[in-house]
Amino acid sequence: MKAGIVGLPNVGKSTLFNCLSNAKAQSANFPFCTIEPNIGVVNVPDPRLKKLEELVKPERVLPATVEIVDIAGLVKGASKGEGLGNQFLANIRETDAILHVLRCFDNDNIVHVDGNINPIRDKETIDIELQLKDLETAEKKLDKVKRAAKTGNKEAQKEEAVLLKIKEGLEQGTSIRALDFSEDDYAAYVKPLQFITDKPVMYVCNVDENSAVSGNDYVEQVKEAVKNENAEVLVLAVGTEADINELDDYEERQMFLEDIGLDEPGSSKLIRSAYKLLNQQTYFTAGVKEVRAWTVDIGATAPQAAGVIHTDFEKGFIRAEVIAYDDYVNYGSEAKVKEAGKMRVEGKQYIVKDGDVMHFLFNV
Ligand SMILES: Nc1nc2c(ncn2[C@@H]2O[C@H](COP(=O)(O)OP(=O)(O)OP(=O)(O)O)[C@@H](O)[C@H]2O)c(=O)[nH]1
Ligand SMILES: [Mg+2]
Repeated sequence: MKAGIVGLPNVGKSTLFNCLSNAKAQSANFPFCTIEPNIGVVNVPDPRLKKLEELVKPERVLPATVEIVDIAGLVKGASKGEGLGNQFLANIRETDAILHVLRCFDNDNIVHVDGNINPIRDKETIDIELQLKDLETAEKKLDKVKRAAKTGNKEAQKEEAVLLKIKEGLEQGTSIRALDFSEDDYAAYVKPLQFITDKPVMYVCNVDENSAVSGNDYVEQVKEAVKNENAEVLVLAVGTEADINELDDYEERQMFLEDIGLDEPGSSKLIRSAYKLLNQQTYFTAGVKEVRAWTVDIGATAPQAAGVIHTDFEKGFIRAEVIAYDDYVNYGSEAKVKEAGKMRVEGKQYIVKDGDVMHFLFNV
């Protein structure tokens, strides 16, 4: 599962990527600096790991990770191939969620491809290109389905109706994620086409240093514009945070963050939000050798969670011993949790909860 950073050229996507990952992408003040997508595996900051480490004192601690992709900037006409648009759109299609970066800072030295700062217009420019690409996908499919529908094929007729609804929506500027489908229709006709505007989205407002805490007028405009989208809007002083991240010393970084009014990097919040946007959650294993955060889909069963560690664990799953994170911390150790009767034994049907500390029993 990976989240792609999307936006106009020169809005700070690569700077954000660098800020999030250790791999340094090329970032520079000219449009189209990025061409090949950069992929980074980013640790998911989780204070619960620190707490478990204090209690268990393991040899090592491994955080959960999430993949972030820095994609090249899109411009008007991208869906028609402008500015290598087709290649970039293909890169976006391969991701599972979109982090849409909007430039919300003034700075005459940083070129804006459309001349002035206007995040609402920028968002529309990008949305339109993504919608046009999806329209192309929908129309191609519609052409194929139409013939079968005409011959009276019931299945094809249902699919045709769904595709027409998508086509009309897109033509009116509505992204597919905002359209309603029945669960069955969605699974059969929408999901397989991997539409770009069906991917979950989050907006990242790139602001100046002074707006890192409470945003600015541009951010307010963005919030107003997306209020019906049910999408998160995150405020981040990308350039400033990137500078702070360059510092090696933790104390020093913390000091600069406090200077701009933050107690933790906005980028940490962004990573956690991206993780959620990808429908991911964390369970822990806690032993003296290793305390580790593992990633599972929200809604995963205990055997599926075991399968993240090893496929044999899933195949041979017998049961799981589960301690809620809060119980683990309140009682202070696995032994004390057991004593208090707070350790649960769960079977194959168990739906994993975020923060579960799990131990699997299995046959091989
Ligand atoms: N002042 C200021 N400058 C920024 C900020 N974020 C990025 N920049 C500058 O803007 C320029 C472009 O940033 P990039 O991160 O390369 O932009 P991009 O969106 O990846 O651009 P493309 O790869 O061309 O699509 C660089 O000179 C950055 O230093 C910011 O928050 N504030
Ligand atoms: Mg870039």
